[in-house]
Amino acid sequence: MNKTVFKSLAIVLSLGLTVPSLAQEAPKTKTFPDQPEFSEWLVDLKKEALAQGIPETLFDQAFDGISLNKTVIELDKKQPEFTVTFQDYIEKRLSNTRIDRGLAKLASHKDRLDAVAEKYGVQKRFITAIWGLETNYGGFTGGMNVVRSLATLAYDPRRSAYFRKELLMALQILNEGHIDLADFKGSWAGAMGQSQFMPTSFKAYAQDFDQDGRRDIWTTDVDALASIANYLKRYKWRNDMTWGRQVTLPENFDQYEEDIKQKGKPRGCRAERQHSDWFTLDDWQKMGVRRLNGDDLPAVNFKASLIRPAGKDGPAFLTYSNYRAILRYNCSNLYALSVSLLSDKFK
Ligand SMILES: [Ca+2]
Repeated sequence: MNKTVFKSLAIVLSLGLTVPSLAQEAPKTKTFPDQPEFSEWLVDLKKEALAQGIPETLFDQAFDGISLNKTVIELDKKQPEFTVTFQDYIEKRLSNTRIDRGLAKLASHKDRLDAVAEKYGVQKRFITAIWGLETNYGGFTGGMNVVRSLATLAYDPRRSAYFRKELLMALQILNEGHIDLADFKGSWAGAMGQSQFMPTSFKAYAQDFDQDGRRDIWTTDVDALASIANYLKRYKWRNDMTWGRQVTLPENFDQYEEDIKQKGKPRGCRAERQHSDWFTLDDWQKMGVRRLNGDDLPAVNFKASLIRPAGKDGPAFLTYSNYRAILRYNCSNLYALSVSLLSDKFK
């Protein structure tokens, strides 16, 4: 107790008033005042984890010395900045360094990528592009303790149900022995390994391609690559199809805008709703849409939706159903177009 508090207490006592509760006087140090103390919260979590079959020793090891991570909360609360233009964003994502490194990985991992591409039916340039954008080809997987990050976000009341489920799944992953506790690292939001899977995505999609009994997306490259490919495959990837392409619109394209709007809009995540509805390539061809070099659109029976991420005066892209699988990975057109355009650099 410091001297000031002592002094104020002394005054209160001398006036003959009831001593105020020290709890009221103590500065509020809790990050979330309505939550129980983190230690109490952990007791409750432990009960739930043990009921789900997590051994007590594993739980205690995983939470040994774990405290709330204030950095995680700060990063989570930080508003994303939207000041960057579409062109700047894409140029930054498709730096020469990233392209060169991807080409080098396509060469060094040729056998593994060929095997994965064949098994899952996903072209290796797309697997490589996602790998490159998620973690710089496994070079940066985030060095944060997954249990601590997820525990912090699960304790934070804003989306606690979602993160509690992810946290309990993370404990299952540890319990299944896919990765050692010391290597159980990820991003501040709990996305793990070279493919940046949340624990529930890991459970649903991660692969043990080298068949050593561990689905190791952290340190076994081929498991991470197979996991990315499997994710796309599960969202109906077709390897006879690319993602779409950048296109030119005719000068009189305005006359079709109303018809396009009338048809409706694709449902789905926010990024999907920014697209036009689906039309066949034949329909787009009739509206005067062409490839960037002026050639006709491909004569294939694909449906495509139009997206202009920088508005009407910016670049236009026709996207196929494969593009939707990329959006499942991360529902952002900037992300999906970065993956798509990077994959084109690997052709
Ligand atoms: Ca494995």
